[in-house]
Amino acid sequence: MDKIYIKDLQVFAYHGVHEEENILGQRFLISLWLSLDLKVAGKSDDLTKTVSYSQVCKKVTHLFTSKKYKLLESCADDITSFLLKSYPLLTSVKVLIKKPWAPIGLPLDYVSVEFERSRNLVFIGLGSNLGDKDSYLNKALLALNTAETSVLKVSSKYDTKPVGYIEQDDFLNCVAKVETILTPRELLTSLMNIENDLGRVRTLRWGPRTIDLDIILFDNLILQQEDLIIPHPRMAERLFVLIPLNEIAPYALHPILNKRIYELKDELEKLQNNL
Ligand code: ROI
Repeated sequence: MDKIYIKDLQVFAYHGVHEEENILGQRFLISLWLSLDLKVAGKSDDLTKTVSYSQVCKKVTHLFTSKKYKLLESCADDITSFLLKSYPLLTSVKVLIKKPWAPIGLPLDYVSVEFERSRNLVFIGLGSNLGDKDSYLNKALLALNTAETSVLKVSSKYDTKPVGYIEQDDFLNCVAKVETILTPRELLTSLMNIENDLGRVRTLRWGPRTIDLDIILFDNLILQQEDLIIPHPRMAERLFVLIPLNEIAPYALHPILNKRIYELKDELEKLQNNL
């Protein structure tokens, strides 16, 4: 991917955990790697087809000096989010903040923090089987649109029989394709907040719920953490996921099974029809 590179932009600011840093201030050096396709700008010689590095330098300087941070991590987090939100042409950004004069009383070249973030393509499964199911799905889809996340496409809504614990009302399911600058864990937290806001009460594990939001695929990421597994570990066994997902992304690839969604759906339908 093409890049615009800004090296060691000098900014005087008052960030730091130590009080003297907040009073005296010091110089910071900010480097930015901005990834975007520069082919069109290169051919057309048109500034609107790229990102203006002088504007980026001014805006980042302003952002960096408009608030006092304790941690370089918080500065870097704010700068990466700001750049991805403000410049739709950027596919990813890397931010390196150096603090060459950190007052730690030991000789060093500099301390620094580096953040790299990109826009991620994610599929989210939505399900509801309590109350006004259609309205819960619509409210959740609205709530998914934030400064960090936007809904690009939504499948049709499907009435489905409960899978797992079957002594409960039918579900209404759909799948949304979203773009987000959040990390998987940040996205999980944001989905849980939406579930809580829409009145979800966690009683039975597989029991009735006003709204259930699951990360199905997150780019081609494979992740195993205690409370966050991507791709969704049961997606290949669930037609209520595969049918809506196949409607909007039949050629998306399951990064572990190495199969397309339409293949997983066809295989599961055949299996279930033979039972
Ligand atoms: N069954 C259907 N049909 N749809 C769901 O969204 C759904 N969600 C669940 C369980 C209870 C496993 N079954 C479901 O979590």
